Amino acid sequence: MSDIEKYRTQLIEHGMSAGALKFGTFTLKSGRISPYFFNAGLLASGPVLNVLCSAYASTIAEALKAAAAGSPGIPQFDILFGPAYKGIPFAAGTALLLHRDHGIDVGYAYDRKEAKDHGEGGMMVGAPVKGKRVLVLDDVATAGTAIRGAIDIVKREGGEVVGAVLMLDRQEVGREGGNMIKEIETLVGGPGSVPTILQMKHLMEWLESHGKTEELKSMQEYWEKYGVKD
Ligand code: OMP
Repeated sequence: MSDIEKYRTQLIEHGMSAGALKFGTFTLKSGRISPYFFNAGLLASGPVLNVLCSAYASTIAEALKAAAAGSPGIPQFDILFGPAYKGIPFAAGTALLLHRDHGIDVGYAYDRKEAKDHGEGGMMVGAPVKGKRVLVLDDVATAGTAIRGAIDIVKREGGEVVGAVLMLDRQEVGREGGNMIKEIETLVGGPGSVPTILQMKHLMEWLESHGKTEELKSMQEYWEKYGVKD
C-alpha cells in the first residue's frame, strides 16, 4: 500500500471517529441535498492533523514530481495559501511537513476575514504573495465556489496561482456545468494542477469494504444526480 493510500484510509477513519465525516441528510452551500458531509473543521487534534498534513504534503510532492517529469501535475511554487479559517492550520502544518519529510521549502500565507486597519494592516498574514507563485490549499470542493474565492484573493494580492490542492474532491458537476476539477484546473495551472487527497469514490469504496450498504446506496443515488461522468 502506498503512503497516500494509507493516509486516505486513516483520514476516513479519523474523520468518522471525530464526527467530521457524517452520513445522513445535509443541505450544501450549493443548495444540493447530500447524503454525506465532511466538516474538516473537526479534524482538530494532533494525531488527525498529522495524518491530514502528511497526506497534503505527499500529494503535493507527488504532483510536483509528476510535473517535473513532464506529466500532468503542479509546477514549482513559492507559497502555500490556506484560506481563513479552516485552511490556516492545514497550510502551516503542510509547509512544515513539506520541509521535514520531503525537503521542499515554501512559505505559507493566509487571509483575514476582516481587514486590519492598524499596525501592518491589510487582509493577508504570513509570507507576502505579491509576485510569487502560489499553491492554494483548501478542504472540500463541491461546485467549486469556495476554491474560486480563495484563488481570487491571491490574485487580488498580486500572486500567481499555479495550482490548488484539496482534501476532498466530491467529484461533482461544477458551477459551469462541467467537471468541477477541470474547471478549476483551467483557471490555474492546467491539467493535473488540482490534485486531491480523497475523492468521493474513495469514501464509497470504504463504505463498501465495511458493509455499509444503506449509506453506499444513498451515495450512488446522489452521484447519479450530481457526479461527474467523465
Ligand atoms: P463549493 O463552494 O460548492 O465548492 O463547496 C465547498 C464548501 O462547502 C466548503 O468550503 C465547505 O464550506 C462546504 N462543504 C463542506 O465543508 N463539506 C462538504 O462535504 C460539503 C460542503 C458543501 O457545502 O458543499
